[in-house]
Amino acid sequence: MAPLMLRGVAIHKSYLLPEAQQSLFEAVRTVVRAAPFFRPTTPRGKAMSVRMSAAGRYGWISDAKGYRYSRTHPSGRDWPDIPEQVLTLWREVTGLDRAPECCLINYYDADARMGLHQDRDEADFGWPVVSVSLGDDGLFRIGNLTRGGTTQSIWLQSGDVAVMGGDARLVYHGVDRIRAGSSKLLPKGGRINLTLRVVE
Ligand SMILES: O=C(O)CCC(=O)C(=O)O
Repeated sequence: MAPLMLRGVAIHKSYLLPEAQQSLFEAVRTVVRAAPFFRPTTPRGKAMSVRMSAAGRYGWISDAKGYRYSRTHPSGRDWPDIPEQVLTLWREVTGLDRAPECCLINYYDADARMGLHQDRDEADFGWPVVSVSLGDDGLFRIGNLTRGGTTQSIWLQSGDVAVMGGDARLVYHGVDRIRAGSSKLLPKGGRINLTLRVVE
C-alpha cells in the first residue's frame, strides 16, 4: 500500500503485523539486555524524559560534553549488532543496499516526550532516516526545514514505519505525548521507537 505522505514524510501505517511487532520487540529486548537503557542529559545538565540505547557501529549519546554519536555505550562496551530483521525492514522500505550504522532505541514512558529537532549529526543527508514505532501510540509532530512555522501531527501506532528522506530529510520533528495503555505489546507499557540512520 502506498504510504501516507505528511510534509514529505512517508508514513507506512501498520507496516508490521502483530507477529512481526512481537518478534521485533523480542529482538530489541535482547539488545537492551546487553546495552541497558540510560537517561541522557542535555549539555546544560537537564535529564531527558526519554531513555535510550542503541545497536550498531554507533549509538547516540548526550551529556555535559554535548550531543554526539559514540562508538560505545556509557558503560564503555561496544553496542550490540543491529538485529537482522531491522536491517531487512530498512532494505524493504528504502530499497537501499547501504545499511544504517545506528539503530537508536528510544523508550518513552507515559510522561516522556521529545522536543522538535532535526537529525543533522550525520555526514550525508542524502541517506534517509527510518523510524519504527512499537507499543503505545505517540503523537508525532512534523514542522518545517527551519525552526518555527506551522506544524502537523499524526498518531504513530505500533507497527507504523516513517521514512524521512529527500526533501523531508531535515524536517523538524518530535513527539508531544504518549497515549498510555493504548497497546499491550510492551508488558510494562510505554513506547519504543527505533530510529535508523546512516552515520558516516
Ligand atoms: O520517537 C520518535 O518517533 C522520533 C524519535 C526521534 O525523533 C529521534 O530519535 O531523533
